[in-house]
Amino acid sequence: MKRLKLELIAIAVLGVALAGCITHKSVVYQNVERVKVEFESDAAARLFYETLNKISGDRHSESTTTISIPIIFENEQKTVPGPNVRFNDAVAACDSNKDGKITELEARVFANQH
Ligand SMILES: [Ca+2]
Repeated sequence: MKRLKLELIAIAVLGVALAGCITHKSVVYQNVERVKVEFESDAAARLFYETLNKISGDRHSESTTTISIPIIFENEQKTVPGPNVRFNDAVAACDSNKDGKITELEARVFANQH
């Protein structure tokens, strides 16, 4: 009787092990429309974009959501901000008086902050 019980447990464990785990992984790119912005001059635009490129590599704002039922099911979703999100954040940070126009001074202050 005890041997039969052990065999049943072994079969159950083997069955679960062979069935494996259902895993689903996905990456969602969060993107939005770019805000409209003007530049006072080419120098202001160049400085802004140089700073934007510099800080784009530094940003680590990915988020990961994992839902799992051990052994049976695992779902992992990673959310990555798209380039327009980074652009809009940079415009918001750079355009200090919020008039929709980035001056050379604003671009220089923004560049010095990063
Ligand atoms: Ca401005």
